[in-house]
Parts: sequence; structure tokens; C-alpha cells
Amino acid sequence: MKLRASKHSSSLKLKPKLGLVAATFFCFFFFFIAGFLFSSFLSQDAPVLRHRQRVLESVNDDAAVMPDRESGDDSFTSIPYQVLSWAPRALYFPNFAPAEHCQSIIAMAKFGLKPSTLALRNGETAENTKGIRTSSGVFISASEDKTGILDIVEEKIARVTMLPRTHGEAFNVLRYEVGQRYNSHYDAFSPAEYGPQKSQRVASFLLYLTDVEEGGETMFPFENGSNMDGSYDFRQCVGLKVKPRRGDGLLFYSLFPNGTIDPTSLHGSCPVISGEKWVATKWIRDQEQDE
Ligand SMILES: O=C(O)CCC(=O)C(=O)O
Repeated sequence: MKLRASKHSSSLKLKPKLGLVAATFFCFFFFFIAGFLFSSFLSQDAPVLRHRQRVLESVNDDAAVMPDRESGDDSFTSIPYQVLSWAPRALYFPNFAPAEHCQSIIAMAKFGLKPSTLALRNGETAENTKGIRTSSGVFISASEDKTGILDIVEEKIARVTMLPRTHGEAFNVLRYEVGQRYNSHYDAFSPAEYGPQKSQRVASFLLYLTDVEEGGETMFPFENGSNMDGSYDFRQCVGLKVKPRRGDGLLFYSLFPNGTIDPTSLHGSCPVISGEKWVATKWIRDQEQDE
């Protein structure tokens, strides 16, 4: 009993001491963390806040709009995009065109469809290139479209590429049914394979006019230099694959800034597995195009 009593009394004495030590430790820890956080806030966050303020100012403040010029806008425009890749240089534009515009483009193309053709290399014929591109399509220029929708789309493409409308070919509206595809190819024409060229395709803009249930992705098999060891089969759907979504746009550049062909711009359309794919392609060249 005695022993137990003495044990009990010594633990009673110890408790307040332990409490004091814990409280001191807790205060020290709390002030240390608070001080650390406060000092890093002062040293790092201040410039970020200042930078953010500047960006906001330039967007919201009317006075920051540059004076109107002969060509150009008198207000800011916001067209959202996502950089999909730097090799190839590819950008994705969600909701580039409204659904009603996509439907109207399909309606105007529907009755003029013909089997899609290919630009042939030396030695190639329609016969020995059969199966490479199996979609149907039709060319329609903005000036032919009395609804004015292609005009709106073309204008917007010129704004995001900053390549003049006069450099664009007519829209090539394509339909892919189940099983139809376009094997990987370049939009630019290598003079070594196709002979001397009067002008070259710089960039391609694809406006997806439908969703596709399954398949039909636009693919870039050589994204970031992958699959370039010579073993790639041009029908394979590998690399960067962009799933078509109605109204969204895809822009990619076929040429490097120095005018040579970017090998990673190789691309194609995976076969449609289920559903139907409609897309309007605009090829933009380095020279003005005849109407
Ligand atoms: O349909 C696609 O996704 C690709 C079309 C294409 O490669 C082309 O028209 O050059």
C-alpha cells in the first residue's frame, strides 16, 4: 500500500511538469512554423501577386486597349486553346464552332460527296494507292457558301493562325463511315517525292463536325520523335490521338519556322469503329491561293 501510495504521489507531481514541457514545446513549434510560413509568403508571393495584378489590369482596363488601326481589333478577343504538343506543333480549340454551324456544313456537303483522292508521288497510281484514303469528300470555298457560315469559320481560323485567309485552300469536308480511314501521311509535299512545288502547305486546321462513337481519331504517330526507327506501319494508330468532338478544332503546323517539313507532323485518321466522322479541313499555304 505504502509503495503504491508513494508511486501515486510521485506521478501526481510529475504531471504538471510534463504539461509545462509539452506546452512550451507546442508554443515553440507553433511560432517556428508560423514564422517560416510568413517569411516565405513575404519573399515569394509578393512578386506573384504583383504580376497577377498587372495581367488583370491589361485585360480589364479599357485604357489598355491599343488605339484602333486600319486593320486589327478595337477590343480584346478570347479564343481558348490547349497546346497539345510541340513536336508536332499542335493546338486544340474547344468549342471553336457552334453545333448548328457544324450541322449546316454537313448539310451543304452531303450531296456533293465523292471518293477522296490523293496527291500521287512519282510512280504512284490511283490503283496502287487504293485503300490509303477511303473517306468521301467535297471541296467548298467560303465564297460558295451563301449561309455565311464557312466565312465565319475561315475568319476565325485566320485569327488563330495569323495566316491570311487568301493563303487557304477551299474547305475539304470529309465523311468517314465505319471502317474508313486515312493512313499516315504529310500534308506538305516533299519536292524530292512530288517534284517541284509552286507553294507549300504550312498548316492544317481541322474542324470536327461530329462526335465519333468509337475510332476515327486524328493520330500523330511520330509525336515527340517516337516510332521513328523505321519500323512504323502507316496504318497503325499510335502516338498522339485526338478524339473528334463536334465543334472543336485542331491546328497543326507541317513546316518548321525555317520552311522545311517537320517529320513529326506525319498524321492520319484511325478507322471509324462505330458511328460516323465528319470533319472540315482547311490547308493553309505559304503563297496566296487563287479563288
Ligand atoms: O480526318 C482526319 O482526322 C485527318 C484528315 C487529314 O489527315 C487530312 O485531311 O489531311
